[in-house]
Amino acid sequence: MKKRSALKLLILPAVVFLLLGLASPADEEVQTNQTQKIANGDDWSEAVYVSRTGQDCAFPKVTADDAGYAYIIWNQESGQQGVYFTSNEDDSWSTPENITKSFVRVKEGPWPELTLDVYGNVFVVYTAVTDGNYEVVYVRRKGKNWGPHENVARTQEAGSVSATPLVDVRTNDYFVHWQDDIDRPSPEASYWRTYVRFKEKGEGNWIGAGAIGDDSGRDYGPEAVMDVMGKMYAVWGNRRGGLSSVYFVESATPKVNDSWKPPIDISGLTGVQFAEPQIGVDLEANIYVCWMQTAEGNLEVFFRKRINGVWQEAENISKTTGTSEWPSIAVDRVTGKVYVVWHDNTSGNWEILFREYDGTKWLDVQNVSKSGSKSARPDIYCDSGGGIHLVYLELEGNWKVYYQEREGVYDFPIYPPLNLGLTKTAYNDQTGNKINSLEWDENPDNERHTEFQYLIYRKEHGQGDNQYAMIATVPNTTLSYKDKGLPTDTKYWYRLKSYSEFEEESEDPSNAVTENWIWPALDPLLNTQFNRFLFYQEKINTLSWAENPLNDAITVDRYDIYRKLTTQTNAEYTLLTSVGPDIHMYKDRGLPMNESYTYRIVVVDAEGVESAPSEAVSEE
Ligand SMILES: [Ca+2]
Ligand SMILES: [Ca+2]
Ligand SMILES: [Ca+2]
Repeated sequence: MKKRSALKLLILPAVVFLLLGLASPADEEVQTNQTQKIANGDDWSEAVYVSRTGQDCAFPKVTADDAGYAYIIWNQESGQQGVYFTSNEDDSWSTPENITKSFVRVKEGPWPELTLDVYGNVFVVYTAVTDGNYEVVYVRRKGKNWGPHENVARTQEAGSVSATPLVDVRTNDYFVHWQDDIDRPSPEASYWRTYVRFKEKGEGNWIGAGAIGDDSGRDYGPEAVMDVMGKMYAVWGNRRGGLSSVYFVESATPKVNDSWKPPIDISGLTGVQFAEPQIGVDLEANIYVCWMQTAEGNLEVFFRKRINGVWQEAENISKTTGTSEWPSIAVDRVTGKVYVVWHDNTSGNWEILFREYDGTKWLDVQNVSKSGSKSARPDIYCDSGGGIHLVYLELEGNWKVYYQEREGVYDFPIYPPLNLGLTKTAYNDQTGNKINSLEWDENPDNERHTEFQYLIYRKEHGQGDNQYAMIATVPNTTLSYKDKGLPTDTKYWYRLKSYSEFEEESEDPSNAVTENWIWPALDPLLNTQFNRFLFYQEKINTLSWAENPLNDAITVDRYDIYRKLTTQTNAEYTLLTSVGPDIHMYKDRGLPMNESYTYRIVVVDAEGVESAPSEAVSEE
């Protein structure tokens, strides 16, 4: 039996119940005939030993990001004690880090909890002796750096425990909800209420300290959730009669003191001292709660939901003959599926049992741990991809933290590639066709997609954008494409989209590119001849060229012939003359013998658009 210290807060339920549950399994409990079939959970990953320090661990908690990566914390209760953290965000489990402040009284805490903020920062709260009393301590990992520890509760001479971190996804405001006895009428009184503090946009001081109204002062083990509209919902075990009932409260404006609706009892007496309720919420603000309750003398997991504002009947969802303890609940916010886990000794060996509500009915109970050792204290989380993350303890010499998952579907938006260019149009003499070469760059926003495709779309010049048709796909490892066998009498436009492994096209296309409109004349040649007369000599330069087959698609109006003295710069070319589209030769006559000339040709279409100049040709 673990020792209690003098601090009054050590009557805390969590430790006591864990010890009772595991140290003395209630085998003498009455067997009931309402047993549930227990199936093997075969769709779960293998269990991974994530604590890896060889030390004794307790209270594992898990959350996950939108990509399905898990973030886990737990208490380490031997060796270097404290709250430890690991994640597989980089595809392998990071070395467990002690993230606790210098002094933490392990085994009388620290009961860590974690969540992620809007930016994926890890937001942790735990309990530690601070300024001589138990306080709620906050620490955050921004990027990959852990920041300073802050005292959230600041209730001197009063116990502050069982904290839950919450984030308003609209504003990134942080909230902490915890249990405190600051308002006890005398130092000896056992008087606990729950309180809320917040930090605007996740920065600055912790402000507000509204007590959530329950004048009984018998509130234990609070848990809370926040919906996407920033409404907050909380539950706790109210021990008004010694045994607890599950109380539920809500506020649409949890920053405002006295904004809480009166608590309601949603369980009636549970028959247990600490019902340890857990709560979840979906996108439509439906509420899901589970807790521990006795039924016919057997400890069971009960569940109740509020759909469209109406509380449904409470249900016994474990219905096992053995002891069913410490439920944890996760809600798929999108689908409203509900997942509950607990530890259970029905098989004679403590196992982690799991049950899924698929939206209409509860499926068979599954044994997820399936281990010969004692399995205990599960915590479960459902991410936005529907992936389910489970942590729990296995007693293998000492208590170790294990992780299992049921993978979700992670559907990230995919973006088009960048900087599409039509880098070359080539003419194939053999076939009389042309080849357009495209190149593009990766979009760094697609880094989470390990495998996808580029879709290449093409239309003819003059067609509307709705006439782009897909002509090819290439894997994401390819950043170029040659469009071959094209007729020379048509100009084409191209643009690309990306196509994800989830079979979704990028919403936007890349930039569009088209072929060079008009191509220079080819193969210019210059032939110089001399006519010798009696009194003078005449020099004749005969310039010839070939038409460019790539200009098949356009109407050539004329060839403009430019000339300069070979010694002049390119800027000094002047238009010598123009010839019609069917003429590919020009004789420049009567030239002085003592000068040397250079020529080039520009193709001009019917609209007056000019090609680049041809290669220059000079007299030998
Ligand atoms: Ca305190
Ligand atoms: Ca049971
Ligand atoms: Ca087991």
